Amino acid sequence: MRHPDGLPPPLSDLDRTLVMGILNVTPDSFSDGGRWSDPERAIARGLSLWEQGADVVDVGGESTRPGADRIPVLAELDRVIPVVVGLVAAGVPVSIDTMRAEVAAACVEAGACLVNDVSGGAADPEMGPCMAEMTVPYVVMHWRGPSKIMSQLTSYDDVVADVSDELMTRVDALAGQGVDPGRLILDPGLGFAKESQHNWQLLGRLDVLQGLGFPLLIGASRKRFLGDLLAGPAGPRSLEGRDAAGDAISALAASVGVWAVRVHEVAATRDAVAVAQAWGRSWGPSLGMAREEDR
Ligand code: PMM
Repeated sequence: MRHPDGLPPPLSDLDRTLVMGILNVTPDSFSDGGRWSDPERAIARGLSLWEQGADVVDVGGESTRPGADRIPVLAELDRVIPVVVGLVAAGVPVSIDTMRAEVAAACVEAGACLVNDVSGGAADPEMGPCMAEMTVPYVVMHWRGPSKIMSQLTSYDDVVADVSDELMTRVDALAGQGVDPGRLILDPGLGFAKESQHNWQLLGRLDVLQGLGFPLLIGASRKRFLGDLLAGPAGPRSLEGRDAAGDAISALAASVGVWAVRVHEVAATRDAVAVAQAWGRSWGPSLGMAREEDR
């Protein structure tokens, strides 16, 4: 497994797909909004994700659900800092899910070991210069605009080629601002300015995204395209009812060597990753894998 530069041990010693547990400290995220908005409960939830096997807990203070409004920076800081501090004090590896340089810098100062930016540096002109000063890995997600308007930004000629090109444009811009490309992780941003079929097309061509030469993070957990896939007569499948489909995606993503998966339910995801690892150690031509001795 190729890890991004700047990833601390013991994470950098792992030879498998990492599991990033989601902790949204927001009143309104689509998947878990309101459940962990009190810092004590949020810290307890983060510890529980870690005990279940999360390699890193991703703390986010601003909802990115379709149509969401931005919140003031102070409100975001108030939400995330106590939780980052509490989890770091307990020894939990923490990543900070933010589009703001000020929040990223404060959380890294508080001990976060990774910055996860759904805008890939496009939402805040200070993010590139800020990341150039840091040594932690940085997730650059494919993003076309704020959540408020992203459902109007879903026009692609060829979604795999377009997302690849747009991600590389961000990589070049960040490198131009002094960010070390060795620290970057790319993410196609499933569900962000994408309709269901776009997410499936991207998942079907992870080889193309991996060909860009960066570790890849995939966040499919509980997203609407899974609800659409599993829809019944009553409509899209409920959020919790999407977890088994998410586990299947985690197994398939791990089998092709994706660096990390970002999920709500950690224990089952760790099992899915273990299955993919065991499968990959034997002959698996149906998944396009080579035997270890043939690699
Ligand atoms: N999705 C959400 C939030 N942050 N970060 C990355 N890198 N990739 C994602 O796909 C992603 C993200 C929205 O989902 P949530 O509300 O369940 O956190």
